Amino acid sequence: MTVRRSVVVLGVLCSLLRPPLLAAEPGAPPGHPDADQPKAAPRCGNGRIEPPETCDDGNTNDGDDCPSNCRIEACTRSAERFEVSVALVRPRDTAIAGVVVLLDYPEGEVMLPGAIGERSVAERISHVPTGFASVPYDLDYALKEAVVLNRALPPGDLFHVSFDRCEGVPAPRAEDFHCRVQQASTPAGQMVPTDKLRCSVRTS
Ligand SMILES: [Ca+2]
Ligand SMILES: [Ca+2]
Repeated sequence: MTVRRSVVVLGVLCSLLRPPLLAAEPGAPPGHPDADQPKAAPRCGNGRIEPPETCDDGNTNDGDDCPSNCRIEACTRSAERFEVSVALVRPRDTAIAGVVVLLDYPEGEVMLPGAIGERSVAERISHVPTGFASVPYDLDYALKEAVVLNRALPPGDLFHVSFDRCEGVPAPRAEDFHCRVQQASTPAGQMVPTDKLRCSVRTS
């Protein structure tokens, strides 16, 4: 694959990291006729933040600004770290050169300093295969990570994440993390159906 094509593939994969910008639907202002109506039960996905929600981006999808349950749990950061390893599980006959995974983490138990693609997030990613580009994007409840080059990924771990543990809560378990392959491509730049792929999580 040419350098130009690998740059295009990286651009496509990285564009998937950015969640769509959605305008929140404003609530009824004081004095508005709707303001005097009996309050409806909170509904996640209606674009209004209603307790116990902490966010509402107008949908019930994960992988964007607000998780599917409209709650991002609070965390008081401790000095203790928590290490997670992510591996790609794929058929033996399929070479993968670029992949985007969504690692949903228990944000009331662990956190990453900073957000989106800040350096403080990038510094927590390690063990990416030699030479491969690593493009992390933290959503404060899940981490999107793109790992890409123009040759096949070697077997073994895709990346490690070093989280901070939250104060006063037990350490999470591996099953508290949920990893999903969102996009993958071959060394020739062809997209691979993600139902052929999955990612696994180990904790230590
Ligand atoms: Ca709502
Ligand atoms: Ca959402």
